Amino acid sequence: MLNKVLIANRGEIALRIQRCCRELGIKTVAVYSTADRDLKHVALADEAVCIGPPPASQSYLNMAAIISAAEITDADAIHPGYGFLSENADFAESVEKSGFTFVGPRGETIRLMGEKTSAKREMIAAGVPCVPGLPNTLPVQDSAFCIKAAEDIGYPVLIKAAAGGGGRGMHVVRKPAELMRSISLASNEAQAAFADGSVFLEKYLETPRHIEFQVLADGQGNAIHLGERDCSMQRRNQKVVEEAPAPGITEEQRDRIGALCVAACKRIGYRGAGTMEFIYENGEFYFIEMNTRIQVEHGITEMVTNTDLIHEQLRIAAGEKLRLKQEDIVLRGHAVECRINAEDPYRMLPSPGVIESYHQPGGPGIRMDSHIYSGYRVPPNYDSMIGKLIAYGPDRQSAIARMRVALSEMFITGIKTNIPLQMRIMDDEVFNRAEHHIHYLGGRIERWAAEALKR
Ligand code: MV4
Repeated sequence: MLNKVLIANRGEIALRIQRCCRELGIKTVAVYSTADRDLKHVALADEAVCIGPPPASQSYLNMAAIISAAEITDADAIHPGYGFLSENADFAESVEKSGFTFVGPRGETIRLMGEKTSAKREMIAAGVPCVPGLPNTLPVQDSAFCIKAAEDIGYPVLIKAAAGGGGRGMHVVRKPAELMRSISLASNEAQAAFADGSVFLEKYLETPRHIEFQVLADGQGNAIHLGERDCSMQRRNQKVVEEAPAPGITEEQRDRIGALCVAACKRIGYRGAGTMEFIYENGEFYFIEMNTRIQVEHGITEMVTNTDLIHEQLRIAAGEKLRLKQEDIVLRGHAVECRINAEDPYRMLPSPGVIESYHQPGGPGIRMDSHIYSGYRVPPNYDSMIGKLIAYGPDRQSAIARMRVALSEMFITGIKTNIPLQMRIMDDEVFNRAEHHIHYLGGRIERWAAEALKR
């Protein structure tokens, strides 16, 4: 097993990783920016190294500083968490080249899945259902080719950046007359954002749900899936509420799609924890992309499968074979996660500042993954998420009922939070009937804001 792990991240996920290491007797190295001296996991770490000033580009994205910190503390491995460098193939490669274990897939795998058309080609080869379209980048200068490709797919079509992901650089085209202008727009945006103007075409699904499968693989030929999560309650590609299992998905669907995800992992020699994202419409799954990292919402999968995904990540990184077998994965109950953000609830604007007092909810089935404490100062430099509240119950309604009570117990003063919005979602008829899709919240938030301001 690993002896000392450098946690190249901050906030709740850094604490989550550290908790697991400490349970396993693994020493931890914290790296922090000058804005994060007071983070909880920094105080609890065996060693802590300041890697730079607040801007992420000069700290949590500073590869050389992070690898140097691993060198001076003699760490065995680097865990990237999510965001920051977690899906940066060059970082994964330089970590391994510097003699440290990267807790995640090999760099080449991250690169393969990071290029959305090569990811899609791999999935098609493994029999994973994908969104109809051309799994190759478009010759943007060849209008005849592009026009024909769009005709074959059928409007509306969606132009996506091959180096993109997470919804950045997508353009919907509803009429042939708009196609070529949109393609050059999308390509220029992709060039500016990702230094790669390659784009590709897919059939645009208007109101899908977002369902993702959790996978674990040891890079030695063993892989399993741990069921799915529904992440449809989101706004501007920011997830707000996630749940496991996905409402209405049958065991047959879960086993069929899960098995295909496992086959795809084996085919690409995947190593570590990963998530395969699908959009779901009219009873059909369509693969859109693979995330080669642990995700924010991993905890709800842990609750319904009674597993510890960070623990499994560390064992795999230590070179152990996957100890979980597919038959060990039995789903039980239902888990709902509400992301808690330091933000103005309806304007979704960040609200950093000092948390005067904080009281954490509790009771059966309540898990709060958060690094905050009374007196903690939420810095303005990073993502506004300050924790995830998870409510677990034997079924969806009991999980939602527990979530309502936990949200009403949550006591955070000194900053604004999105707790009122989360309470509103838990009370929403459409959410309770699980009839929402990925655009639902975006279409409701103005109305809910107006209602809230009237009160
Ligand atoms: C799509 C789509 C509709 N049709 N692809 C957004 C981010 C990235 N995961 C891919 N995304 C989408 N791809 C086709 N062909 C709609 C989205 C999408 C979305 C997907 C999942 C979760 C939230 C989303 C929000 C907006 C758009």
